[in-house]
Amino acid sequence: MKEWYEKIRSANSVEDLENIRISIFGKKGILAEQFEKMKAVPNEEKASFAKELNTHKGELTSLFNEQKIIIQTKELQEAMKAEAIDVSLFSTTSRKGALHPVMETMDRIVEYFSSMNFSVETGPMVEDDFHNFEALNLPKYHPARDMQDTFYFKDEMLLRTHTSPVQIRTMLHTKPPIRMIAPGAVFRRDYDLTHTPMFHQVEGLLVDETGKVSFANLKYILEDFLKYMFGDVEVRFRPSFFPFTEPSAEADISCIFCKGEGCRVCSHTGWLEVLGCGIVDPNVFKAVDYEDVSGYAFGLGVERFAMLIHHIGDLRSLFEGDVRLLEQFQ
Ligand code: 2NL
Repeated sequence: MKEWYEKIRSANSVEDLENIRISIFGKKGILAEQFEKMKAVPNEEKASFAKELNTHKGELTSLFNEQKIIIQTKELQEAMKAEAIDVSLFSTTSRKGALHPVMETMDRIVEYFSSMNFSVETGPMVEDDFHNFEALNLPKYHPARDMQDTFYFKDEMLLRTHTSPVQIRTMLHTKPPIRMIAPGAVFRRDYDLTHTPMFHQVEGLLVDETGKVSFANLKYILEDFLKYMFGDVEVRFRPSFFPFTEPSAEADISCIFCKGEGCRVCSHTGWLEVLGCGIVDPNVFKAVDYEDVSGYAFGLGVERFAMLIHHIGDLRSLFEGDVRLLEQFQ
């Protein structure tokens, strides 16, 4: 019997132990064998023989259970050690993000105007009626103020619908001359294939003494800027309308996809509309108490620039937060 205690103690694996269990407790195991022998034991010794055998059976069972736990614990610890993850190790499959194409485009725009001595100004996204509308020659009951287009809070506060309030704030606390751009997020109640409720604009403003600022100055800098952004393109200006500029224009570039031949992106016109601009309306200067000045202004949507530059077909893919978009811009 002694050797079976020893066998259990020296078992090294669950498998080992299982084989030992069968040879001790199994149908043809040694205990069964011993109980079989009992038949041959004389009657007066049967009781003590059975008692001894049952003691062994009990002790072997407890020893077996103990040993099983010891082995299982050991095997679990070994498995955990083998599967342990060293979080300090470098991975060969790390997924890299990248600067978002909208931010990269915005950086490039800012870089151009910084190089032309424009300062970069910012302001609050939650604005009031005066800075977002009134001062921009958008009087009460102007259709652009419609609840349908603007996110309103109580007390006439709202999410800015363009970055122009930054120019208004800058003019209110700075004396002319001014050369500035205002990059940032803006908000409109719009959501479809080509509109998201939040998008980014860069607006520019230049103010100097009356007679020092011309439409020709505006055309020059915007043409230079558009060639910086899109390479060797044609630029044309079409008359347009904005409440805050007079005269106003929109600038087109020759289609960068078909070189002006006509394709689906440019709706077979050969031209892509890329920004709006104009000479600052006198009513805007009145609202900020500027006298004897003239100026030009422009505004553009950064998402549209990013989509044209990177051939991105669906505006909404820019806002899904899917790292696979960024992986394409490393
Ligand atoms: C567009 C057109 C434009 C402006 C924005 C502006 C600002 C002040 C005074 C005068 Cl404070 N104008 N901003 C002017 C013309 C066009 O944006 O299509 N934006 C996406």
